Amino acid sequence: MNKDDRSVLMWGSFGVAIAALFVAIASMTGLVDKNSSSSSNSGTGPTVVDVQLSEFAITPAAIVVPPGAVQIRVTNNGTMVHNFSVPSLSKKTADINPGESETLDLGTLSEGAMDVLCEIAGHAGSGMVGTLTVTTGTSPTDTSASGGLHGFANWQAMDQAMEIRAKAYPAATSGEKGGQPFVPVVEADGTKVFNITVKEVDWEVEPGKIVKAKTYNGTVPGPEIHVNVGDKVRLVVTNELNESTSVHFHGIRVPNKYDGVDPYTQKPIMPGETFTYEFTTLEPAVGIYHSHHDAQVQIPDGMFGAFIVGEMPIPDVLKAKGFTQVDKEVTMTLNDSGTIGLSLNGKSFPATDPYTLRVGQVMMVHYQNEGLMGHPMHLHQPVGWIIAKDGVPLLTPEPSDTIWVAPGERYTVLYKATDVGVWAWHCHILSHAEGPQGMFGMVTALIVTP
Ligand SMILES: [Cu+2]
Repeated sequence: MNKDDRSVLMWGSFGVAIAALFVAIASMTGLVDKNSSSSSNSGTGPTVVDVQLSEFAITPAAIVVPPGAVQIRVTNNGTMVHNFSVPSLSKKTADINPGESETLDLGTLSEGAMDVLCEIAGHAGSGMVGTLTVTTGTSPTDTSASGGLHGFANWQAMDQAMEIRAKAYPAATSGEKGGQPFVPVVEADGTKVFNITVKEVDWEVEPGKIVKAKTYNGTVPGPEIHVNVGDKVRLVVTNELNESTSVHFHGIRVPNKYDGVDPYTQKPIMPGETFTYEFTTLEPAVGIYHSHHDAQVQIPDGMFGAFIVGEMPIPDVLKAKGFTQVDKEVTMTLNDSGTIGLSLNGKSFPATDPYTLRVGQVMMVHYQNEGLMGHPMHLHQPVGWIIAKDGVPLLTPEPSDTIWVAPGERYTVLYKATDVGVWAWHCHILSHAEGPQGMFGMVTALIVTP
């Protein structure tokens, strides 16, 4: 994303301030909660409150208990390691693995309010903060009766949390961007050589969410290959993983021996080995290069990249509608699983890239789905024209504002900007786009300027 995109949004990045603000808001709203985690207080025993950890929320965010002995039964319902800490009491659980629980004894508490958080680096900044309020005249929190408030004390607190998250977009993350143009080494005979190193890296999916990604040359997606029909292409793949791999060219016509399906067409590329794929591109394609070895893990964990051959033409029927040229051509790779999770081009909202167009400009989008589920991708405006399926031009372009992209599919769509504004662009399986803290995952925006 460039600086223009940011200034157009005028939203800015709140950075560390968000965490502090969040804590302050939670503090203000915590006192009134009577209906937000199942808890029990049998006679003189301790009050026991259930608290759930996930990416990236502590639920309930506002915990309320009466004075006396208090225990917090902490369960990690997420997919990453979390902990639960009450810094002012110097009490903290061990790091809790996904699916596991620990009961934290806080001792005997008197009236007051304190912050709680996950101390894993970056998690508090992503929203894993809350408050613990000790007060008389209130029932302990009870999430079984929390209605639609996800454990927030009231709707105002929920709105605040959602607004903070939404306004963090477009959030910066560390490291290189994925899907950048792959510049080949061109040999004397014109052969385009792509040197690919398969390696595991730390990948920041969204601020604070750093995962182990399996990558081509260190980014998710891998660098984007774009060659012409008739090009001689050589891909030299060196495997630096601690496991075997192979590379399949999805949607691209290649000789069988380079189809990447070990053990049939080649041996696996074992750790430390290099394998060379070499072929001449025979037909236009909107394809993908990706793993074909333990692919259900290696692909969602990051081993995919676009491989485009030739240029997709604008259909005459759309030229007649004013689609005279393509001003931008982008690939949007969908993913939902593995270490990366729900994401667009390897990033989750609010770290997804915004797209920009001026009124009248045309963008060509190649959707491709490298996840394990179908995703109906919806751009609020303008309506898209599907011009190709899996790289093959449709006989008649089809209009659609919600395009179902199944795993492995590619759709090429033209959008012509009509109205100024920030237009949301997201998967319409709503749980892929919104969580208890607001928008996340498969959400971005098209920003149209005059
Ligand atoms: Cu989805």
